[in-house]
Amino acid sequence: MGVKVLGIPMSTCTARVLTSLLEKEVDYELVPIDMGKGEHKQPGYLAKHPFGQIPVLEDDDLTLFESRAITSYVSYKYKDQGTDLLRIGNVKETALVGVWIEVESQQYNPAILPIVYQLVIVPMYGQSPDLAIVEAHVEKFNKVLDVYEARLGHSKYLAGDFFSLADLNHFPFTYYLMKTQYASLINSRPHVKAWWEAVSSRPAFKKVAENMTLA
Ligand code: GSH
Repeated sequence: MGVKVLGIPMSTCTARVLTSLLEKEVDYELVPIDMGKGEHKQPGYLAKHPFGQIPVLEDDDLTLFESRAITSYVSYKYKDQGTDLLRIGNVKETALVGVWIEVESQQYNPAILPIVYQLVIVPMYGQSPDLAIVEAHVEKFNKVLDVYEARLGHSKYLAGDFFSLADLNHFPFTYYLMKTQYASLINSRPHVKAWWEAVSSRPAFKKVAENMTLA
């Protein structure tokens, strides 16, 4: 049966999952979900994802939702192929990967998401962004990025001098941020800028990004 991803290519969380599958050299089928028609809120889909969001991953009889849980699963299940994303076999490195996976989810994502949502997604629906929300989160994101700048002054990637799942999980929202005027938040910090250049030049990212086209 193989791996199926239910989602759409331009969705950040779908893109996160697809990137992990490409890094791990896992074949997959992308099954498009018609969100315009509310397919993600229909009973058949809700049976797979009770919160009615994308993406979902199906691997034989296993059904998963939450993109970060999915990328961890993919990295662990396919640990013997593709890029070593978890550093299994080195307890300290694995623990540091875990720390920075949490930092992305708990610090970076809550700060960057509203900026990208207001400046990239809201205009797609013909509406004007709420600039007060943007400003409040730029202030928050600046503080997060100061921590990243200090960290990345000590190691090339977040968990150490190796690319890992922690770096990968940052990709989709940062990719969209870089299309806005707030790309300067990344570009003005030399270590963060060098990190983003290394992360975004990976073939898996480039392939997924090709299809992250905004309507
Ligand atoms: N924490 C979830 C994950 O990482 O998978 C977030 C999923 C999410 O927000 N998906 C968006 C969605 O389905 C698309 S990127 N939005 C429609 C909705 O919430 O109704």
